[in-house]
Amino acid sequence: MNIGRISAVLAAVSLLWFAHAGQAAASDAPKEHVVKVVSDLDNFRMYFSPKHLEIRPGDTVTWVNEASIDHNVMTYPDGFPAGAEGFESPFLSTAGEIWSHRFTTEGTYEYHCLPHLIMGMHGTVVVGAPSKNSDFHQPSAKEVAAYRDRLLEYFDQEDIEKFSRSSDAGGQGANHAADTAGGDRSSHASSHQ
Ligand SMILES: [Cu+2]
Repeated sequence: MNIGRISAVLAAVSLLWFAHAGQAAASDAPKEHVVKVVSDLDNFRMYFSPKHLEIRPGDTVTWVNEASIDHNVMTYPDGFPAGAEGFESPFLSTAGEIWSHRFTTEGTYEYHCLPHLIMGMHGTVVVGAPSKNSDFHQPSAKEVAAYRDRLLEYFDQEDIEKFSRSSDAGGQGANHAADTAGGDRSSHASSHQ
């Protein structure tokens, strides 16, 4: 081995060492995480991937729509920690369209895509320590009513009743079913089937 090669090897070793030291420092820096918004039309599936993310306060999550199909990202009315804010993206309607949210408050965030809620299109982001049951936001009657109105933009009252009956053996959905309809299926409905 000549002197030139030895110094090249030494240079490479010291570069690796610096890269490693740099990584250790960077692990404390805020990170960006990507969630794919997947439309698997062949199998009638719409889903977020990964479905579950564990991040640190200050990190950002970016959702990337993989197809030119409308999806959104929004927390359930009781799906975020008390003291934190829920979130709602605009509709991502083209392939490659993205939406980002930076999480500052610790806890568990449960979100879904509103028009594909019934297909089980939902996900979770845990920021730092997960929330205990008693730590979740308690939605006001006004917030619950606003969410109900949002659902009625995409589904018939009848669809929602069927869904709540089949997903809740306890029959809690039947109580909601007794309420009168507040809205009609909007013009959006056909494009979100
Ligand atoms: Cu969707």
